[in-house]
Amino acid sequence: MKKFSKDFIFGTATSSYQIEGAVSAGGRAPSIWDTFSHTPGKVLGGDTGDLACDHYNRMEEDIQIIKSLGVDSYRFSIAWPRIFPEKGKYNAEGMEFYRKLAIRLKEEGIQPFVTLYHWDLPQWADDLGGWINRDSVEWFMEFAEKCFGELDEHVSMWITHNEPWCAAMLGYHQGEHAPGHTNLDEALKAAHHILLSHGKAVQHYKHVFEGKHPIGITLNLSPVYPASGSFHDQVAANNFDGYLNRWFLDPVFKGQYPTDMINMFSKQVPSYDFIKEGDLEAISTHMDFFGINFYNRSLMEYAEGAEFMFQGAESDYPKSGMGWDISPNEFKELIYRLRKEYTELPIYITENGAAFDDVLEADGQVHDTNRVDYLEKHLNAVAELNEENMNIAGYYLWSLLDNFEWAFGYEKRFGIVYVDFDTQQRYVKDSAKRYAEVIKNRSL
Ligand code: GBH
Repeated sequence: MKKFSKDFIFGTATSSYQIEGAVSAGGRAPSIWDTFSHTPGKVLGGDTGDLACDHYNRMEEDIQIIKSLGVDSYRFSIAWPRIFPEKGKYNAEGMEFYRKLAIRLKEEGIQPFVTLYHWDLPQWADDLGGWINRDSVEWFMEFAEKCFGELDEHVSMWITHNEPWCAAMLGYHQGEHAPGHTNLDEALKAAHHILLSHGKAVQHYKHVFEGKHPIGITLNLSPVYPASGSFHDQVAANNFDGYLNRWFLDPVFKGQYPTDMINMFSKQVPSYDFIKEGDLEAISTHMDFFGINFYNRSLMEYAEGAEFMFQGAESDYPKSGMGWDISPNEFKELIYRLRKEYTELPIYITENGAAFDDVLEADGQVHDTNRVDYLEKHLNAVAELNEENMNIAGYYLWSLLDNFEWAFGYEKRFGIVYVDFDTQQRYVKDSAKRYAEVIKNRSL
């Protein structure tokens, strides 16, 4: 039997654009994801977040579901275009939604864990160049300061950014996410400005709020393995690790970008002038915790002629519904590496979970045994890590609800609660029941 300590935080997570809907309610303006999802061909099935889980209008019902799980904490994000629908124009009505959410959660004994940026940049900001424009740092600061000022008394922890790699690389290099650009130079600028806005927000928070609540960042990390022992496959794995993990870990924890990647990228990046004096110092400002979203390991092989000489390799691992390797052991190896090479900060697993092809039975049950199995394997890994004093302070299951899975629309279901997107009915899946049991017993 594996045990969790009394102070271990169990939670579940969502993000604003993926669940809220109500895209023009309460003075909200469009984000880049409204624009992107309404552009034909960008999202599977032409799905948009216009209605999503209608969480904006069903907050109380969803809080009751969260409560029924017995979680200690709930992680959600704030839609920036609700708070600043225009540049410099604060919308108090937008803030009230989150104030109410945080207050109601606390009343129910659930700690609100707030992410400032989970990819829904206001469209007005993109019209001015988005994250490529260095002024984005100032726009973000105005948003962050307002959120800190209005909500800090109700919030238990803050995350500045969720997965800068996705926002920058999927958004500006691979074109798979909003705003859909395909330019590495832009992506590295975007990544830099996102990281800089993180560092400056942490500095501001510590200065003004004197560290009242813990603040940190969440990175999506994947431990990378070569498909074979060949030198070439090892090069491929190293390059992918540099592109996905080190390009973000190194500046945040070491105050520098990895030299091998600087050189590799330089064919497409005419100048690194966008990195100004003092930036890396700000980016590496000391935080209170480190957030990790973990889904899968990556297996890479050498690909002649590919952009950075890597491509994903076939693996014989069991897969989730996204086709991602189910790899709890490699999750442990990732944590060992972080402890060895990067940080002693408390680590929160701010997301972990899996999509599967769920079936809603006639009696309203969803027997998602594959998700139960995924959950148990990863919780088991967390418990083992803590037996080895790896200091994992909490675990947030992604996701509370089936929701708008970005470029995959409503096709991929990550929820522990099933959502019928025609009726907006919620059905608690077996995985949610199992999670509630683990939380109640503090063991598995
Ligand atoms: C998270 O991102 C997001 O924070 C969340 O909003 C989203 O709903 C959730 O995960 C589920 O997708 O190259 O094929 O091996 C996920 C980040 C980055 C995880 C890419 C998988 C590698 C896929 N993802 N990563 S692959």
